[in-house]
Parts: sequence; C-alpha cells; structure tokens
Amino acid sequence: MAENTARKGGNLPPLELYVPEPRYRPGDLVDYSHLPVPPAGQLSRPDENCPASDTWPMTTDMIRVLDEEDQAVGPWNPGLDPETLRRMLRNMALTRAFDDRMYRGQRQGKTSFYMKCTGEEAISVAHAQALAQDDMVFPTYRQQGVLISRGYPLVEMVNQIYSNRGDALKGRQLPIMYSSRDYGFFTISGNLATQFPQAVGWAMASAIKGDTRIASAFVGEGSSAEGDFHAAMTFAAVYNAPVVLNVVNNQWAISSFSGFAGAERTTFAARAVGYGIAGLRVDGNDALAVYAASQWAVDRARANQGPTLIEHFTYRAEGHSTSDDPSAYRSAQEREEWPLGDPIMRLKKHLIALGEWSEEQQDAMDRELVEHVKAATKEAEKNGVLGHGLHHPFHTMFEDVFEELPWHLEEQAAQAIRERQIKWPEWKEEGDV
Ligand SMILES: Cc1ncc(C[n+]2csc(CCOP(=O)(O)OP(=O)(O)O)c2C)c(N)n1
Ligand SMILES: [Mg+2]
Repeated sequence: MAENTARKGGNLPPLELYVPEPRYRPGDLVDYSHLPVPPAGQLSRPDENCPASDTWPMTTDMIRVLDEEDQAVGPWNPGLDPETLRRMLRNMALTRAFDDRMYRGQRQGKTSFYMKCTGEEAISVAHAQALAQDDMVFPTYRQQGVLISRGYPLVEMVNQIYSNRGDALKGRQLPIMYSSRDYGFFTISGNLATQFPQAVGWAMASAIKGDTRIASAFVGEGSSAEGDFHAAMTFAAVYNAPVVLNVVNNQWAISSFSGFAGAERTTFAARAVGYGIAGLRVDGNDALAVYAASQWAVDRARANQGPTLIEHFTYRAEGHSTSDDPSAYRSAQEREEWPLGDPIMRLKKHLIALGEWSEEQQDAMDRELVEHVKAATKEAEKNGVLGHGLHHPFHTMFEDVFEELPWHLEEQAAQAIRERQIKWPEWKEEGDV
C-alpha cells in the first residue's frame, strides 16, 4: 500500500489548540477600556412583530436606557410611571437585604449553603415586572428576585433555606432551590441548563393547550455551553415556541471565566442568529433596559411571533456561593472597575433625578427592609435552623413518591428508623415506633 507521506513531510506547522485565559488574576490592575459600552439611547427599537433578522444588529450591540446623567433616554425607554419604578427599586433592595441576612445566617451555621445575586438584582426583578404573574419561570439559583417580586412570603424562603419543619419541600432540596407552582416558579434544578429545554417544552405544551401563559427560562453564560442549551434553541426555533430564553452573562462560572463558554468569539445573544430567532443584548445593570427588552420579548412570545434569546450583560459582584472564595482566582479590582455600575444605585439615582425619590427615603427604606427580613427570619427560626433537630420527621423522606408505599420501601424505612434510634437514642420524633 502506498504510504501517505503528504502530511508527514513539508514545513506544515504542528497543530495546536488555543486555551482561553482570563485577563486579570488576583492582584492585577484592571482596565476595562477594551470593553465596548455604547452610550444609552442609541439603538433603534423594532416592532415586536418584526422578522427575527431585524434584531440581529442588537445581538452584538447593547440596549441601554439610563444615561450618564441618570436620565432615561432613547426608543427603548419603557416610560414606566414613578410608582412602578419605586416598586422595582424596593424589590431589588429587598433582594439584596435578604441575600445579606441569609449569607450571615450561613456563616452562623443556620444553613449549610447560600447563594447571593449581588449586582444582578435588576435582571430578575425587572424581568418579573415585565412578565404576567402567572407566566411560568424556569429559574436558576440566582433569580430569587423573581420570587420576591411576585410577593412570595420571605418566611417560606427562609424555612426552605434552613431545611426546618416549616420547609414546604421537606428538606429534600439544597438550600435556595425553591419551588412554587402557585407563584409560577418552577422547581430550581441544580442540573444546570435543564431550565432551557424544560421551559421550551412547557411553552410548547401551553400553546398545544391553547393557553395564554408563556414561559421564561434562565441560564448562566457558563451553562450555555451545555448541550441542553442548543437542543432547546432548536425546538424553540422550529416550533416558534412562546418562550423567552435568558442568558445571564455575569462573566464568571464559579472560577471559570466566560471565555470557556465562547465569549471571546462572539456575544451570547448572537447565538440567536444561527437559530434564526430574535436576539437582544442588554445592559443587565440597567433596570429600565432589562424591563424594556423583557417586555419586548414577552409581547412577541404572547403574540405568537416566537422566542427571543436575551443576553443580560452583568457582573457577579460576589463569590459564586458561600463555598467559594473568588480572591483565589480573580482580581478584586474587577468589581470596583466594572463599567456598568451597580443596578440599585443607578435606579435610585434615576428616581432622584426625576424628583420622585431622595437619599433620605432610600435610607429609610433600607432600614425598613432590614427589619422586614429580620422579622421573617425570626419567624422562620421558630421552625428550627440547621442541625437543631426541628426538621421534618425522619420517616417522611420515604413518602410522597408512591400513592401506596411499596413493601421494599416500607422495609427500608423501618430499618432506617431502627438504625437511627440505635445510633441517636435521644432523637425520638413523631412517627417513630
Ligand atoms: C450540569 C452541571 N454541570 C456542572 C455543575 C456544577 N456547577 C454549579 S454552578 C456552576 C457554574 C455555573 O456558572 P454560570 O452558568 O455562569 O452561572 P452563574 O453561577 O454565574 O450564575 C457549575 C459548573 C452543575 N450544577 N450542573
Ligand atoms: Mg456566570
């Protein structure tokens, strides 16, 4: 057989791979001048019923409404009344106050785990404001602002975080992985990116049933590298599913920077182009821009004009979770230098510029919210905190799956209870025999 020598000889360079590397590591000075931040108000706003391709220039640009003088400008200005703006500001501040207290609760040993969404409050709160209350959200662990905006009781959230006897999920979910059918908040799954195909499937079912509710799904930019993202995009595009697909690009996926999900090649919003669906890229720290983009996509889906992929460009201001230490892998200056600012400060300054708010009112609101969260925490603590024994009775872990417990599970339950009684005889609880 003739040997294939063509590739062996010659002066071809050896093949090599490119491995992305973040710009800044701990201790590095941060300079974001490479990052294009277009002026607010410059992008045009196409009609919600436009061909998807009309939105494609917006997938590489950035929708921004709040300008440097704290004014709302341009065609994407949603023109919200001051009362709605104040409600959004309050929900964002409440989300932050709740995060702060739960973070401390974890450090005090009241729960094993917590995740904050600091710097990303505008995304969940303004998006929830644009949805109808009964639209179904498929959230990740960083959209607690959706539950808070919809008025879900804080006590219920704390009960879940403490895995206590008041926990509606009976201690079966990781803390912060809430679930509420009544509030249109699909059970949070730790298996990332599952949110996308589940939301598309739910939206398709809603359409098949002739319902009017749409679905809205969230993934982080890191999770968009999962196969689920692409399968969901295909189904959404093919069947024109009534769904909004949100990618929260907060630059980091635990200690991996966005480059490992493809951010150095193009924007996350630009992936919409390859599937032929509408795409928008928005300043995620600008609550008005998030609201405007969300409202556009929600109206489009509800009018049977199909799905929209929205990239919310933002920054994860704190650690990934209470188990993380970002000072080990990124420069602390990133947060300080972040060119899009803080979402709560920006909305506050806008309301003050409108003459509809003041620093004094903000301080009073912050104090009130701290008390509000504290009261909810105290109330939930009556149901117990982690490790204090006031969880759901042990035997309940075998319940709620089968209508009638099969014999082998009954045996296992009895054995587990017997073993626990031998190991910890002092832990007698209701239901023990
Ligand atoms: C399928 C899957 N792979 C890996 C993990 C572990 N994991 C948990 S959070 C996380 C980072 C996700 O980053 P991103 O999607 O950017 O969301 P963010 O945390 O920044 O909001 C990873 C890899 C997981 N939970 N599920
Ligand atoms: Mg991320």
